[in-house]
Amino acid sequence: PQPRIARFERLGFGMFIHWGLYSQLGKGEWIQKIGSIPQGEYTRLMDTFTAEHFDAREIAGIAKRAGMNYITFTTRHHDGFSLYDTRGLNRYDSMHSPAKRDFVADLIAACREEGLLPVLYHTTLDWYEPSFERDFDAYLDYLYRSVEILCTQYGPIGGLWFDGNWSRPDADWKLNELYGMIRRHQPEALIINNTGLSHRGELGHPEIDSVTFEQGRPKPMDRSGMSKYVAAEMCETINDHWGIGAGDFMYKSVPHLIESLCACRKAGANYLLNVGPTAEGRILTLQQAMLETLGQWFAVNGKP
Ligand code: FUL
Repeated sequence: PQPRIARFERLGFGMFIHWGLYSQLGKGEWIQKIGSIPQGEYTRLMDTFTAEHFDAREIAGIAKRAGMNYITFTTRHHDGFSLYDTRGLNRYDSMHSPAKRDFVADLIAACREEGLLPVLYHTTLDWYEPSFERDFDAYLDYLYRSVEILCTQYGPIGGLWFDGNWSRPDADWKLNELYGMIRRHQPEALIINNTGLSHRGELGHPEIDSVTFEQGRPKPMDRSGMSKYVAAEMCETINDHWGIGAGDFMYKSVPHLIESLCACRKAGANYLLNVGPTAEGRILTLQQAMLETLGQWFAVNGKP
């Protein structure tokens, strides 16, 4: 494999973070769709997004102590709200919320301090931008410019993690152009796409460095469809929600998480473990404790 893929594979274990406007509702990141919340009502969540306790250094410290080597952060999820300064592309970003902060900048800086690699999750499916439905070419232009900001304003980044191409499996997403632009600005960045194994045929792309992903329990043994030259990553969430679910106590056990990591490593894949911070930006105490325990277990037994 190429050096950057080999480098990715060595990272082994990462923290996935789902956090955004939806965190205020405590019903996961799909609540706008699932709850059929009208656009006008949902976008008002921006006015109450203060995120007072989002402390990127604290989060990076938690990841580090858990034995993680990278953080994959939802810079923009399907609701279309950006946690970075979109520099006028639209006003639906964290700079225009009462928080008035560029959380991507903070997170990247904190990762650098801790020696973690920042990977930027970015949706390709968008419920906010009208062009997504009405003028797909215009939408692709908006997406391209959005990603270009991430590639040019924050110094070297670990990678981009796209999610949503599955929403239009037959569309021409012009991935060559998008990926080409990323390569030009960030030659070392990984291009990851949550295509799901089922979409690999259509969306599989020679420049994708890492493709695979399965929701729920990782099934590293089901990798028959994968090319051995493609780095793989599997993600799992710590309880039953990606974005915070209030009252979700369906936690995986710590031994389960250790087993997941072992299973992924055995299959040559990375393990990306998700946490969903509160609207204020805090990782819940219980989740922190679990991560802490993982770190202690690795300190004694070694990390797979
Ligand atoms: C899926 C998304 O639709 C979910 O909201 C979540 O981000 C998960 C990790 O990937 O494709």
